[in-house]
Amino acid sequence: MDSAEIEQCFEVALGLVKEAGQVVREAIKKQKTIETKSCNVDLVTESDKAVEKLLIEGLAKAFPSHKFIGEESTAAGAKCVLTHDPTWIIDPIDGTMNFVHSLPYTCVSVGLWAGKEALVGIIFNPILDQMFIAKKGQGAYLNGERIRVSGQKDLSQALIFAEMGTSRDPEKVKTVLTNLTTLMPRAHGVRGMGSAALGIASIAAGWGDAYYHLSLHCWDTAAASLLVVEAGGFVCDSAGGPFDLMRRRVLCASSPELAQEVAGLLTQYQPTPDGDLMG
Ligand code: LIP
Repeated sequence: MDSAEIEQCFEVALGLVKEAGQVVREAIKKQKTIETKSCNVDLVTESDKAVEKLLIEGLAKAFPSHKFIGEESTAAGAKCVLTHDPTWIIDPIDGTMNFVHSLPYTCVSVGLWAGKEALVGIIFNPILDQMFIAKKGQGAYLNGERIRVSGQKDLSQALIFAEMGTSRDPEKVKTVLTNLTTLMPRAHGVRGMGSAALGIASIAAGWGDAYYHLSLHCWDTAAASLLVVEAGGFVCDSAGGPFDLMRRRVLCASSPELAQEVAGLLTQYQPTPDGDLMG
């Protein structure tokens, strides 16, 4: 895709994400209709479904040849396969558990990938009015202001964001707890905020120094990983190798040095990759 096409994609997506944000902003104040998915803490609400529909219908109308991967479409049985074709990867409400509890740390996340690389990333927390955007090679921005990672290299001075994830697979839970026990005495602090996209965006904004997750999905990282790269940060697999969007493991850091140190300390866990799991 050339830069004019990318710009057009960005503008259309930005308008739709703002509309989606309005839906989330209204819905968070109201009673939610909640269903469970893979387990009793993996939640979906009518708003997740409505926002995904709004985004996919709007984008498909503007870009009929493009492909889609959406969290709720995948849960409903759609294929979750990343090809080289332009593909919109959507988490309509990231931090659904927070949204259900009206905790204002939740967002809409939309990434555009083509040729298996990220071209556009938009993450919007409509409750706190935080719009994070990135376009490949053009930097990362929060509400129009350029953001950059902290540059921190020293783990003892680093604020680390970690997530539990939704699966309660005993091996995964044990790995999560082992990693917290390993990192807490070595880092400045460890936080788990409940929205992978916003957690990673926080590393891009320099509000924390590293984020890792060993069982998320492509829609959690499709936009956020671009933000970190465009903010001058480092994105890799949780073991330190190349980042693979579909492999469900990520480590984002303010510097390669910090990423390698954290990667070396983490006990690893490999969930079933996205494409193999669904579709
Ligand atoms: C969730 C994330 C959460 C992460 C979970 C899950 P959802 O996404 O935001 O932070 O730990 O693995 O991916 O289900 O709220 O869109």
